[in-house]
Order: sequence, then structure tokens, then C-alpha cells
Amino acid sequence: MFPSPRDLKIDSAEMPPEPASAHSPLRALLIPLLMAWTSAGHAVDEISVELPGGATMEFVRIQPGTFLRGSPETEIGRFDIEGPQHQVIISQGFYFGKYELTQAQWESVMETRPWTGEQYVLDRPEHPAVYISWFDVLEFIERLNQFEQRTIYRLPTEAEWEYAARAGTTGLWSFGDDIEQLTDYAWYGPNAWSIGERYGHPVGTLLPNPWGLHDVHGNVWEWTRDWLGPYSAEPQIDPAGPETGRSRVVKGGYFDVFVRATRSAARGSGNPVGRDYSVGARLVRETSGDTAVDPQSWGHLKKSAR
Ligand SMILES: [Ca+2]
Repeated sequence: MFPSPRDLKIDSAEMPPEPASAHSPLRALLIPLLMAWTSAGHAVDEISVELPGGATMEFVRIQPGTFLRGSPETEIGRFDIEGPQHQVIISQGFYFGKYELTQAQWESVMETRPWTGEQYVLDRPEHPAVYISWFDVLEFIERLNQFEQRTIYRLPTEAEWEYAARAGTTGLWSFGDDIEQLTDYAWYGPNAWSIGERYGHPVGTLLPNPWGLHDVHGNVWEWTRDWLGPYSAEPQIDPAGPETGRSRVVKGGYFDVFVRATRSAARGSGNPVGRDYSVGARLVRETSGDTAVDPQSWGHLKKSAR
């Protein structure tokens, strides 16, 4: 019932072996340098928002656009539910959480610590909030909207999540297809589970994707709004998933050893009442008056996708 890779029958048999150099001291030194270089080279539109209780949350502006959702049949480590690939238009821009929702943010808003005393989690403010069900996250969002006196926060759709995580890329990960680089971007087997660090790590300590979002690969799964269902091959505008279902989609993989789950196209799912060490969240803050995709280009995109 929980969206662990075991439920998904994920294994790493089809993926390359873990790089031996994944946890070298040199790499640990290089990451802060690379992070400084990456953020210096980007003109990223970011905001910091105050939450109830005094914590803050950082968001990155995501522009509307189009992308190819899912994975090609030739992608290494893929699952059938990632296809058929199809063109998706995200017609409205939005702000997306720069980081996974943290324990400090959760406690500030909810005044609870559901992870305390549970397994596979460290009780520290900068670590991702886990043991939060899909419904718990809706309650968190409701409190934010009440605080703002308008409906501005919500979960991302599955399409919005993948669009933002891919950040214009088409490979296995947002940095490309080189597994040697994965531990620079993702907490997973070699830098987490396999060395006994079996918990979500402090958010934002590894490299971001090209649009400035951290931990879209690994660390903790992230709830999306959609029910899990099969993809259609047809081009779609702002798809929102099936009307009903049994489980909600989670994206991004987590700190376990299963490489396949960290790919941009990977689709996990969980019972919306389930609470688990591997699942957290990342929120959307809506924008007003954002520029939609030029409607004339929709026809062109649809045509080219066929
Ligand atoms: Ca994540």
C-alpha cells in the first residue's frame, strides 16, 4: 500500500552498478563549489514566503511550456506505465517548492511532529517531513490558504511535477544519463541507504536541476495531486489524471538503493491515507496573471506530436 520501490517491483538489475567513487571525500568538497557555480550562473525567479508559525518556504517560478512526458521504450530501467510518451502542454506558470517540505515548515504550520519516534527518519528541522499522508498534506495546504485568505497553495499535478523536474531535459535524469553523477544530485543508495544513512537527508544539500529545484531525484518521494492511471498517447493540455483511482502518484524516488525510481519518468504511487518514511511533499503556489502559452502554438504542438 505504500509507494516503496518494493511495491513497484523496482529492482536495479537493469541499471548500471553504483559508482565506486560515489562517496569520496573529494566529491564531498566539490558539491558546495558546484552548487555555488550553478546558482551564480542562473537568473532564477525565486520568492520566499512566510508560513503560519513563522517558518518560511522558498519557491521557484516555473514558466508555462511543453514537454514530452514519460519515457521511450528504449530507456534503461523503465517501467511500462511510463508510456506511451506524449506531448503535454503546461498552459499556466506557477511557483514550485525549491525544496521538499521540511520538518520545520510542517511543525510551524501544523504544530505536530508525526515522524517523531518512527523508523528511518532523523528528527531534525532541515530534513524533509515524512509520515505525512496525502490527506495530511491537504490539511497543511488548507491551513496555508486560510492564512493567505485565498486559495493559492496546492499539490502539483503529476504533469506539473515532471515538467518542472525535467526542466527541459529528456534523459533519465535532469542532469543527463550518466549514473556517475547521480550522487551529486540525489540521495539514494550509495550516499544514503547503502552506507547506513537510511533517512531523508537535509533538503538542498545536493545540486539542483537546471531550473533550481533540489532533490527532485531521490531523498523522499513527493505526493502529487493525481490518481495513478495509464497514459494516453494523445497530446494533452494541463492533464490532471483519472477521475478516480486507488492510489495517488508520487514522484522522484527516495533514499533507498533503487536507481530506477529516481529517474524523471518514474511513477510511484501510494494509498492517500498511508504514512511512510519514504514519502514527503513539495507544494505549488499559484501565480496570478501569468502568461499562458500562445494558443496558436498549441495546434502546432499537437500536430507535431502526432
Ligand atoms: Ca525528492
